[in-house]
Amino acid sequence: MTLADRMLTPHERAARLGADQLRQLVGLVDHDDAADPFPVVGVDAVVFACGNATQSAQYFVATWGMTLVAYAGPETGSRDHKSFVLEAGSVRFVLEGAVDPASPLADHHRRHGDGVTDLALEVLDVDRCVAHARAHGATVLLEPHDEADEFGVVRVAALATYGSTRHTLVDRSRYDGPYRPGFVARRSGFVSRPGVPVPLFQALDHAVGNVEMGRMDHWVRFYNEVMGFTNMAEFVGDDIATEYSALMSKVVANGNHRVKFPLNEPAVGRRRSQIDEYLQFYGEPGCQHLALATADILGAVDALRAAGVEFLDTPDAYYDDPQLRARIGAVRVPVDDLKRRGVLVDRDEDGYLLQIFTKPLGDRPTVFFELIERHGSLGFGKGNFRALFESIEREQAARGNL
Ligand code: TYF
Ligand code: FE
Repeated sequence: MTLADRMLTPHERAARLGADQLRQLVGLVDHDDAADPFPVVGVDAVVFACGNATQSAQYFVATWGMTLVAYAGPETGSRDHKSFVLEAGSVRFVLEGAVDPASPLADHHRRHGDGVTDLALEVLDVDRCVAHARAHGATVLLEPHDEADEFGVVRVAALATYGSTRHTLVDRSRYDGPYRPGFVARRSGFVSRPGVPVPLFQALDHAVGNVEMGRMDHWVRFYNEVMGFTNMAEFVGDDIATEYSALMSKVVANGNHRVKFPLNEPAVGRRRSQIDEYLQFYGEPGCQHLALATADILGAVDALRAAGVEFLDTPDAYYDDPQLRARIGAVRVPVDDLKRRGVLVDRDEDGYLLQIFTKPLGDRPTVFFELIERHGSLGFGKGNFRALFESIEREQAARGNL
């Protein structure tokens, strides 16, 4: 196995996602695992609690071009809830919904609506990571233990993070089943809509957490100390916050930047912060958006719009601004192709990126997705913050929450 291959999870190798493709998609940097106190291979799964996982699974397959690969539910011995495991490229979503009214998932859904319960991380050594985390003050929700079936052994543990969100730690190096013990392979059932590319996205670029005012630095330190993550250059400080965004933001990442977690807190601005709106409707800190990396953002947006997904609008003035035109220079398509779709562009010293944001995916103004196509840029679209936050505020106002 080459060094480049080692950066891929077995899952990514199976999805035939090359190291170079991944490097481009999510902006990887070189890193020495040997010196890392908490070596993370990548995000193992994003687990969602859903009001109706059966229908959400259909939605993510039909609309978002994901593939159903595994299932657990009453038919497989899981009396309390159903779980659908979906994949797209190297991304794995697990959608969970209550069957039994007494399931904790029913309560979770009542309190938070649809949301992310777990940003599970694939690690090389669960016990070593937990020992390091515990020594640095983390709450261990689940002690390291083996789970086994005929496909092998998975070693798992879980750490608490912001709100009720957790990081399950998974070592699946001795396992080759469809997901985890307790799940059965399941492929049939749902199909994608004609015209939806499969997969429509190939990797998870970042997962953003919203925390309470004044708590951002606490959670940045948590990731620094507990997981050995480092701070990335991009952040929203006081200056931008007071001017127009009403939020502060810092980004932490693991050694090779395979896992990137921006953390937002509300700031006192001209208007009520979008982060306060999230905290009110989610009920506590939680995951705000997932950025999905795609190699073809234009094709993805066209397919998603045709399937009824709504994106934040971008005023024509954004594209007609001569300063923006001069700054972004030439990108891979004419700017008119971006303008027609509302795709945003940002450029920095390393290259450029294309990005677009959906409206909230569920009933509550909480979780949404971003699509991102990177061409060298390792940033998060700082140059778009103003246009983006103004667009979010228009939605907030329409909901009566500004
Ligand atoms: O992840 C990011 O930093 C960008 C910008 O509430 C962003 O996607 C930041 C905060 C926010 C929405 C988007
Ligand atoms: Fe983002």
